[in-house]
Amino acid sequence: MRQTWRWFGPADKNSLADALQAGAQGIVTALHHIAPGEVWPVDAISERQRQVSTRPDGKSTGLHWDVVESLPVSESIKTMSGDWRQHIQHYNTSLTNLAKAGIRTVCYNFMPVLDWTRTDLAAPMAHGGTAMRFDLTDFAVFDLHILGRGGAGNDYPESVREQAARRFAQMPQSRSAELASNVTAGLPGSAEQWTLSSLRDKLKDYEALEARHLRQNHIVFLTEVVPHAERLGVRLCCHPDDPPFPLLGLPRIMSTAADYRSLLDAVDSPAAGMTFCTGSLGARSDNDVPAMAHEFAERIHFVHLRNVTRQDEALHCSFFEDEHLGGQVDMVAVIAALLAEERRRVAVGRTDCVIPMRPDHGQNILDDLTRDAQPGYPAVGRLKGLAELRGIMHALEAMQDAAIDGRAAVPSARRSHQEGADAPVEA
Ligand code: DNO
Repeated sequence: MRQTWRWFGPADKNSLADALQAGAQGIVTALHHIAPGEVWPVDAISERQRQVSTRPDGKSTGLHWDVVESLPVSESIKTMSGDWRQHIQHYNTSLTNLAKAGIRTVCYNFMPVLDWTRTDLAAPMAHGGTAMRFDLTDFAVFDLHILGRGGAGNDYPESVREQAARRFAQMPQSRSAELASNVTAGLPGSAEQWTLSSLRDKLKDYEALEARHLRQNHIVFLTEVVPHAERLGVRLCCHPDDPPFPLLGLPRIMSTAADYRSLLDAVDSPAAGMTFCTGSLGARSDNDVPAMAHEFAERIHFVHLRNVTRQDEALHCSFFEDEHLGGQVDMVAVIAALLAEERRRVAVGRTDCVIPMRPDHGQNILDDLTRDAQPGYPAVGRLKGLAELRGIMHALEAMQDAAIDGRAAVPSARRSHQEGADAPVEA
C-alpha cells in the first residue's frame, strides 16, 4: 500500500518536512478554500501541486499530491435543489482539471450538513495524551438543550434524555459553548461551517428528505459524474458516514455493508468506489470491518486506517479514537485483506494495484499537546500510528513473500518503503 499523509496546505501546523520524517510516500490534500459547488481551477490545482512537491529552498520534496480528500459535494446536490445542476457541471469540470494534473483518486462523502462529528476533540487518556471522542449523552445535550431541535426527544431513549437533562443542568457555560463549537463550528476538511442559527435553518431543508430520497440523490449524482470520471480514468471513492448513524434527525446512508452494497450495485463502475475508513465503520458493532474489506476489495480506492473503542455497546453510539492497534477493529485482518487485494490486482493486470492508505487521525501525544494542529491530525500521534501500521504491512508482506518462495520469512522492506527515502540527502 502507498503510505500517504493528510496535509491541509501551507496553513497546516504540521509541515511537509514532518510528513517526510514520518515516512510518508505521498500527500492527501484538497483546496479547502474553494466553496463546495465551485470549480477547482487548473491554476489553483497546479499551485497546490507545486507546494506539495517543492521545499522552501526550491529543492524537491519527492512528494506528490496523490489523493484528493475531499472534492466536496454541495448541499444543493445532496438535496437536489437550487443550483444543483450547475454544481454537478462544476464537479465534472473540477474532475477534468484534476485529471489534467494527473490526480485521479478523489474522495468525497454524502453526509448531509455535518461531516465528521465529535463531542470531544481532546478527551484525556490514561497515558497523559488526548483523543477525540463521541459521547451520545453529550450529543443529546447539544441537540436537546443547546440547539433545541424540535422533535429531537424522539431520537433518544428515555434513559439518555434523562441523563442529558441532568448533565446539562450541571454543565458549566464554558463546556456547553465548547460542545456547541465542537459539533457545529466545522472541522478542517468539512464542507461547510455552521453557527447554531444557520444550522437550525439548514436542518429545515432536510425536513422532508428521507433516507430513501438521499439515496436516490446520491445515485443521480453518481449517474451524472461517473461516466465522465470513467473517461478521465478518475476513481471516485465515497467515505462512510462518521459516525455511522443518523444525527440531528438527518439521514445517513453510507454507514453499513448493506448501504455500500446497494450503492455499488446501482452504479457498477470502477469509477464509483469506496474510501475504506476503518474508524468510521468500526464505530458500529454490527459492522464486521474485515469482512467488509473482503467484500468491497475490488472497489476500494483509498484507505483510512484508524481504530475505535466503543463505549456503549447497548446503544452502539459512543466511542473514542483509540490507538491505531489498540481499539476493536482487527487491523491485522483488514490489512491482510487489502494486501491480498493488491496481489489480486497485480495478477489481473489492474493499473491501480497499489492502494493509497493513510494513518487516519491520531491521539495527541508528546509535542502534539502544544502544537495546536488540526483536531485529529497531530504529527506525532499519526507518525506513531503510521509506524505501527507499516510494521504490520512489512510483516504480512514478508510472510507472504516467504510463502510464495517456500522459504523462511525474511523481513522485506522493498514494497512498502519508498525507494531511497532513507538515504542521506544533500544539505
Ligand atoms: C476526518 C475525515 C473526513 C473526511 C471526509 C471525506 O478526519 O476523515 O472529514 O475527510 O468525510 O469526504
